[in-house]
Amino acid sequence: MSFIGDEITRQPQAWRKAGALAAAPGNGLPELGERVAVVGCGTSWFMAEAYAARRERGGFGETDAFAASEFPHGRGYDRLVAISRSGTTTEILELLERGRGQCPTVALTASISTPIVESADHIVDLSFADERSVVQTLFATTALAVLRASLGEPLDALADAAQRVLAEPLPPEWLAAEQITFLGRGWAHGVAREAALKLREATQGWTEAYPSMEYRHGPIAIAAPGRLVWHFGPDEDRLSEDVAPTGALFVDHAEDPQVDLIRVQRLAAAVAVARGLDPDRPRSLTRSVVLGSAS
Ligand code: F1P
Repeated sequence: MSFIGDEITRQPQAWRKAGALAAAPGNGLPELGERVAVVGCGTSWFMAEAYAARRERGGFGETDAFAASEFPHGRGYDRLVAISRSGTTTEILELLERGRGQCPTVALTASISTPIVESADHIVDLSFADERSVVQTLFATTALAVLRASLGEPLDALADAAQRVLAEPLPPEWLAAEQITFLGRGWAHGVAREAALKLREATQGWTEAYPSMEYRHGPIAIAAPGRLVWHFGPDEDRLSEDVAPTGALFVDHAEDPQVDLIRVQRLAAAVAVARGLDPDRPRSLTRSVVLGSAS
């Protein structure tokens, strides 16, 4: 089995562990009512986006998510949350250094012997969810699980559902899809962006991602037979009715978007193999982007 294949299957077990980390006193995670910024790069940015939307809409406090390179310096936050599997991503380290002393910072990382440990005030140690694959699956969703647990969300039912999804067969029409557009509302939009990135990274495939209600404003022009429109979360806006005449296949599952994402991770690994690619060695990617050195 590929590294990524193994890491995908370890997610339910890791999510169960995440709850205890969220409950640990003094872990530095945001408190009720705080104004919070969450940052990451690549997959970690999309996990930041999903959490930020969930926290704010859940009534826990204003929460913004940024790609670390686009952080609006000068804005006042009560806390900065950084997500970085490697703990070495340049933009994250620079941001933490620049913001030192301005507000409490906490980093979720899988690599506790890296510079991020010195740069952040608090560390949430996710080394049990570290990965050998360049393409992130296990770390990303476990970081999101910790953050969701910190909002009081129970994780056991999510982990049970994830276990069921891992055992499902992948339909041939998904494997054969020429193009996939991912959609979601609110926090599911972050999940949709991550799903699209997963397939791009592992398969070099053509994917896109939009907030659900933006889909009618142009992107639907891409829908055609042999292509998929994948909706995370319930299709409350009845997009399926707009997609049906295009001939594209509309995919929508009842499960929580974080669980549904596992289907896409598995699809990405399977399509990569079907295309003769090594899902553990994605083209042009490195485990961490360390600027100014060979990473
Ligand atoms: C973030 C990241 C990954 C991406 C690639 C390069 O790393 O952008 O999401 O897949 O491998 O690094 P990190 O800061 O979470 O370690």
